[in-house]
Amino acid sequence: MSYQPTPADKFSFGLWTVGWQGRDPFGDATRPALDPVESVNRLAELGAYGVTFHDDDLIPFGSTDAERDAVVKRFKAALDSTGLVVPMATTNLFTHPVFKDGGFTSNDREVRRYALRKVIRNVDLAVELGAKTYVAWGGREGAESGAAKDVRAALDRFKEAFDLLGEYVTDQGYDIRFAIEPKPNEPRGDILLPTVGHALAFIERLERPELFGVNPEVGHEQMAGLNFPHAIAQALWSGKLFHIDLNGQNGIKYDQDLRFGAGDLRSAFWLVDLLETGGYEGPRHFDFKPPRTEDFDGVWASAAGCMRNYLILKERAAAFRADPAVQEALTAARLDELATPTLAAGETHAALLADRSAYEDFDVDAAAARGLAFEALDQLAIDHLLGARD
Ligand SMILES: [Mn+2]
Repeated sequence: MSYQPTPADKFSFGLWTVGWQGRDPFGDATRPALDPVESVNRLAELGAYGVTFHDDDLIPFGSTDAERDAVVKRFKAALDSTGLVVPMATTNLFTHPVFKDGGFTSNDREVRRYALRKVIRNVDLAVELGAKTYVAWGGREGAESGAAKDVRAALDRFKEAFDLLGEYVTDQGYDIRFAIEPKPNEPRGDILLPTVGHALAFIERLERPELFGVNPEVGHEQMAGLNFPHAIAQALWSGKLFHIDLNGQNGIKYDQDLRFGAGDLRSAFWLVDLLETGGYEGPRHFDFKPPRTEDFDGVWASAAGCMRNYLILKERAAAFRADPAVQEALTAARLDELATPTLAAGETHAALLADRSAYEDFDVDAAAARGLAFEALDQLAIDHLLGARD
């Protein structure tokens, strides 16, 4: 297998990923700015199908309307000539100092109103470019200290903002949905809606929950020590996996944004297995940062590596599922039994209470003595992942 990506694989990249100049809290940029049109051309050559952007990635903050129009026109021409699509767009509510206390939940009401206007302006552009998903990452929505942020009031303001956006896209007749991106911390000490679970619970409190889902990022859940495939499984189970950010992370530390496949490789294997079998139809979107050690050759090698690793893992996961020994091991591990409802069809709690085999006559010691055979199953997964199964 060549592992050569094609647009059918639905790989997409943010302009801010390959365009990251390597500026971090301790060091200056190590690479010059990258023209978005150059990114579009190179990503298309590599086999990607889509490109995504924050408003400010494409249109420099503070541009005049005439400058904005010229940038958009040139970007559209690049999309047309390469066939790349824009499946998603998002707003930068974190770089400019005005957002130092957040956008939708800043204590400063004028900043909140400005943030809403900035988002709506870019939602209009996203729809014009054909995007079906609008991501909302509230990186600065949070706090470093206690009394400075009334979290319940901030959640009211968060809800108010999303309710307004839901009403706006409905009134405009736009075919676009929002995907909230959780992150536990960085750049704020603590960020609101820190995990997929928090975001899923929050969405149910919105006025139009059907317009809102999640955009989980591998490294963000792993920064909180959580199991990313489990988070994705719950998002799928909830019908809320609207988009996904793929990258790599090594455990609980700063947001590493490594290329997909770097970091926790076993987790990446289970993630691809789940995405490929769990009914997710959306883009496989990479949100990574080519390390600042790299020149542009390294940037493109890193982007190509994201897609190559996904395709390798896809092949390995499919081989795992197709292996007759794995099928036997899954049965031995009682996966079919987990898929069987605990109650019989139509069985009531009265019937359960009347079933002596469920309690009075149940042989607890015999059940406790039964092994679950998970280790043999997991070893088969490792053999497949490492190419050691022949
Ligand atoms: Mn990240």
